Amino acid sequence: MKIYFCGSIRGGRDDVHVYQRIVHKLQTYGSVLTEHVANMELRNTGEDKPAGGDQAIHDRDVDWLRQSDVVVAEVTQPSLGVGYELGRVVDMKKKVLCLFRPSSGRILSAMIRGAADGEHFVVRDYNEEEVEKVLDQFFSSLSRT
Ligand code: 6IA
Repeated sequence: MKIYFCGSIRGGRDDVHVYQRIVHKLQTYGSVLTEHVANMELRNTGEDKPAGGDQAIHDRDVDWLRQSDVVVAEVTQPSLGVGYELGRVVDMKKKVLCLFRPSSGRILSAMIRGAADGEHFVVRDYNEEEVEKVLDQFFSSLSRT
């Protein structure tokens, strides 16, 4: 199974330790196309300039989104890129799990919470300690469909 993981990069790296925990668990279900999102070395300052620049990042990521079987997004830290990826993927009709931590004190965007349809697009509130259990529940529900 190919899994696309979304998490904030230029939106802020405060939750990178949570992304690491999620990616580590996701790797037990399949291959994670975007494991760099959980890379502690990747900062939001723009000092890492990949060949091809932002256009290459965008085009490669949209291509990976198309290839993926399932998308998991950590949406607590607001990120334009994550919101964009989720908008694109809704049109691709893939299964999406959005994970949000209410303990952050933030209120999730209505455009994410409101996109939940109980079928393709799932939004799940969770605490960091239970993240592995929440992922297990989601992936076992996938294998039943
Ligand atoms: O707007 P954001 O940067 O927070 O968007 C984050 C989302 O966009 C992630 O889920 C990634 O899939 C994607 N994304 C954004 N930037 C990159 C990137 N390099 N490499 C891969 N995927 C990305 C940016 C490096 C930068 C720090 C110079």
